Amino acid sequence: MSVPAIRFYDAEPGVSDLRREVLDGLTARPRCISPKFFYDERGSQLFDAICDQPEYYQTRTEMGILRTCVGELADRVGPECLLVELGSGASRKVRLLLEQLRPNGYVGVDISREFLLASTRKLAGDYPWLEVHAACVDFSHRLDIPHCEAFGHKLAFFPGSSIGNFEPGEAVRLMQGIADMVGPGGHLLIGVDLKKPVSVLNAAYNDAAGVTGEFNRNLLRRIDAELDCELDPDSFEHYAFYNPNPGRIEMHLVSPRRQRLRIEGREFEFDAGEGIHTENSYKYTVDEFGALAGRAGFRQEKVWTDAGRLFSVQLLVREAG
Ligand code: AVI
Repeated sequence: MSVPAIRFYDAEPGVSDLRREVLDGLTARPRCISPKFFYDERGSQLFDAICDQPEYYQTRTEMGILRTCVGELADRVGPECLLVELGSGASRKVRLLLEQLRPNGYVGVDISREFLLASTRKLAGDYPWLEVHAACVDFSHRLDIPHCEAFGHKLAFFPGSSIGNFEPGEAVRLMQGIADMVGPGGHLLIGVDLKKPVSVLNAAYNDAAGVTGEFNRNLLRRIDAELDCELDPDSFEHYAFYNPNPGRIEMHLVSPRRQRLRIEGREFEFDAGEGIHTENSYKYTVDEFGALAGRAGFRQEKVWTDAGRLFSVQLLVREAG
């Protein structure tokens, strides 16, 4: 069977980025490692499994909203756009849009190379009328996506509330990059998780099956596999909680005992109870997010939510000038 053709742009971050950021992050206080390193192949599979956990309401709620809003979205955006999906992962959500939106081209952008190639190839096979591109890019640094100029109207799609994994100032910078890419009058369709009772949030990041814990610990498994290390990933515990003042879920890996790690010839001492901050996941009200998007040059054109107001899908338009 022939493999469907996709156009591939490869700017995968190398192991030197991982080495530098891990050593810097473990030297800093508090210790931290960027959540973008969760997504090696196993991490991407674990994230997919998180999305199916009963406590993790985000994915099914967002997909429900997308199913109901796609007709109106297609009317507002019009056909023959270039659809650029950021953090495309398994490309599950974009499939809900393609038939009604009828874009000319699709660019899947993700940091996880093998996962990106597999999912964009599958998409190209399933939608033969669509010109499919894949760009392996760390878009947290720079939104460097080729092939965009050839297309007219652009719609960026950033689902899953991944915007919540950026500090608010970084989120504005990233959305400014998206605003530059889509140009005046261009659109951004973005999933944004909403503020809600703390018990619902805490359960979503502490699923009973322990998948989120394994996803968190997989960061250390990846470091252990890719760098020269003496460390035991199982000697760290998953800890996630909602911190109401910044309005975010925090994930940490905590060492329950005193221990020493060695990574690339450097030693790192952990006291009992000391941890590594691995992720923030900011939650917003609709108005808070509107203000953030406004700082990046976007206006909220339409906001869809589910009946329980757990999650929002927001169509933003880039203001002219
Ligand atoms: C990708 N991102 C939006 C997820 C979130 O909810 O912040 C990552 C995640 N971390 C733990 N569970 C899911």
